[in-house]
Amino acid sequence: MKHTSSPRRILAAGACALAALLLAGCGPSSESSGPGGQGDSGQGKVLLIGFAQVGAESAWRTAETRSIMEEAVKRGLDLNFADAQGKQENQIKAVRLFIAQGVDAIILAPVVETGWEPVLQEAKRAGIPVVLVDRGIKVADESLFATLIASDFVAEGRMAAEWLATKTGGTASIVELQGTPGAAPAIDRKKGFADALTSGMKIIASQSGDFRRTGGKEVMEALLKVHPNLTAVYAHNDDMALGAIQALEEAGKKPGTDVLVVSIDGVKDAFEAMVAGKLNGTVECNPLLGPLALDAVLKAVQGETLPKRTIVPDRLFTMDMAAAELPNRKY
Ligand code: GYE
Repeated sequence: MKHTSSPRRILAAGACALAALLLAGCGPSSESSGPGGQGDSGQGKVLLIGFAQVGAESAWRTAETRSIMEEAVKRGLDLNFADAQGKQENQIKAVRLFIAQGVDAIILAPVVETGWEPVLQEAKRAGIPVVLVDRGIKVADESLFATLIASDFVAEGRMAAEWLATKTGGTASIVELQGTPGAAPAIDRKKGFADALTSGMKIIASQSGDFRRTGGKEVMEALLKVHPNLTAVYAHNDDMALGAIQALEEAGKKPGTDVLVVSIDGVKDAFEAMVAGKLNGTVECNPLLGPLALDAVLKAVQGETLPKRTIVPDRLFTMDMAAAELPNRKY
């Protein structure tokens, strides 16, 4: 976990360059923007938010980080940022640090679903609301978090499988590249995809590439040796799909033609791969959660009761749609 202090809005590390960019001439001065300013607690104090992020493992993740940082600066909030480098123990340490710092609210993108009760009970005892973004958690007591703002990952997996079934006429030998073990999107995207398979669609291998491009490439290279006759790849995110595409090409295959490739996220590089004919489809999973997350934070700090879940709608983009859509992409 990396933390640093900086004199202004964003106290960040791991995303220093990003934070510096955001700070350069961004937003109002560090004083409250006067009574009633959005970042103002109402008593003239600038709200301080702690943001415990998973890491920087994918283009999607860095887009999410940027969205939340930009929104905090825009609203005149102070934000302490912690990059957990993919480790839950680092996220838990970050949340404990935020509690010690007396933040007004915490934004948490939980790396995995379980193991959160103790630290969230500490936040609750400290009277600090926790807004979950992007990934859910499994807790018996849902009062431990104010709300979850996320996509429906099961639906995303189902959309990918339904498209593949239509494209292949319901017959495929599929290699699945899973996300981070224990993470809600990995668990749910696997479930959603499996639930929608037809009898002729077989998952012949399934392994984690940890949502990383390097992970997707390495796993694809290894599985190609065992399953050279695969006909499709389903990746839980675009970064792993792009790594797998590289491995397929290096093995002399034509991704997008010989081997169909479908993934999830909808990052710009995925649209470019579709325009190049190498990726067949991606289910958009919007990472630009800053506005929704900060709306929820401000309501939670005011003591408002929030809906437990806000589901962000998703849609599938296919190769034939990519060229027209590419100029519109925001991440
Ligand atoms: O699909 C992936 C990121 O939690 C939905 O995590 C997110 C996932 C996303 O690393 O690119």
